[in-house]
Amino acid sequence: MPVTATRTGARHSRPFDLQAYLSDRTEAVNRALNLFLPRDATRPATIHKAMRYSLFAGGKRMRPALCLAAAEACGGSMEDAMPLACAIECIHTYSLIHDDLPAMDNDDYRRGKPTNHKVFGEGIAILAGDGLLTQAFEIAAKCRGWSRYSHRDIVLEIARAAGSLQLIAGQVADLEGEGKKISAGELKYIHERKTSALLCCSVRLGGMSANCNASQLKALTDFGYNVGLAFQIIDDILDITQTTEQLGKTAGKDTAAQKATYPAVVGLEESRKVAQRLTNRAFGALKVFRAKAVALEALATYLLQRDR
Ligand code: GRG
Repeated sequence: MPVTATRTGARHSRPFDLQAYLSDRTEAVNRALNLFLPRDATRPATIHKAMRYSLFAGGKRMRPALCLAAAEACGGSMEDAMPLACAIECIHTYSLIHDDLPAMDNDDYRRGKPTNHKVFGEGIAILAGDGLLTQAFEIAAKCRGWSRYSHRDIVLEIARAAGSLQLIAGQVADLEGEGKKISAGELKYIHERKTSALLCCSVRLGGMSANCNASQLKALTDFGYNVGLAFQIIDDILDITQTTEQLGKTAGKDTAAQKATYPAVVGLEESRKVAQRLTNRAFGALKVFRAKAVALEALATYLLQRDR
C-alpha cells in the first residue's frame, strides 16, 4: 500500500479523501442542528422559519468541520465536539444575516439564495440573527461537560470570539473603514477580528471538547489564527476573481463599497503569497499532532485553494 507523506510530516497509508470527509461531517452537523433548533412550526413560527432558512441555506460548514477535525487531532470524539461545532455555526450564520442587512453590507443574495431580510423583512431578520446568537449559548450551556474545561470556560471562549473585542470589533472597523485609505496593519486588525477570531475559536473548542492539554491548545490557536487570516484574504481575492453564481453571494461588493481588502491594499499577487505564507505557518503548528492532524491539514489546504 503506498504511503503518503504530508506537510506536517505525518505519514498515511491512504491519501485523505476530503470530499468524503466534508460531506459526512456536513450531514452530521445538519442532523445535529436540526435537533438543536426549534421546529419551523414552533410558535412564533416566523422566527423559527427565518432562523432555519439561513441556517440550512447551504453554507460550506467550514467552522464546524474545523471544530470536529480539531477534536480528532486531540484524540476526541465527534459526539463530544458536535454541540460546540453547532454553536459556532449558529453564531456564524447570525453574523451573516446581520452583515447582509441594509444598515450593514446591504446584500440581496447569500448562500445562493435571497438574504434573510429579503424573504422575511428587516425586523424578523434582525431577530433571527439574535435568535441564532442566543441559541449558540443555550447549546453550549446544555452540553454534558468535559473533565478539563468547565461550562464557564466554554461559554467565555464563545463570548470572547463573538463579542465587541473580536467579531463585532472587526465589523465596526470594517464599516468605519469604508471609502477610506487604510494601512496594511489596520486591515490585518479587521481581518483578525472579523474572521480569524471565530475560526480560531472553532478549533480551540474542538480541542477543549477533547480535553486537550495546554500545548495542544496553543498549537490549535496558532493554526486557527493563521488559517482564519488566510481564509479572509482568500475571501477578498474571490470577491474580485469569481462570479456571483460561483460564490452564491454578490461578487465585486468590496470594490463597489470601497472596502479595504488585501488585493486593494497589497495587490492580488502579494495577497496570494501572504495567504500561502499564513497557511504554511498553520501547517507548522500541526506538527505536534502528527498523523491525527490529517483532516485539519486537508482543510487548511482546501481553504487556501477554494474557489467559493
Ligand atoms: C451585531 C448588528 C450586529 C452585527 C454583527 C459581526 C457581524 C455582524 C458580521 C461579521 C462580519 C462577517 C460577515 C465577516 C466575514 C466572514 C466571512 C468571510 C464569512 C463567509 O464565510 P463562509 O465563506 O460562508 O464560510 P458560508 O456561507 O459558506 O458559511
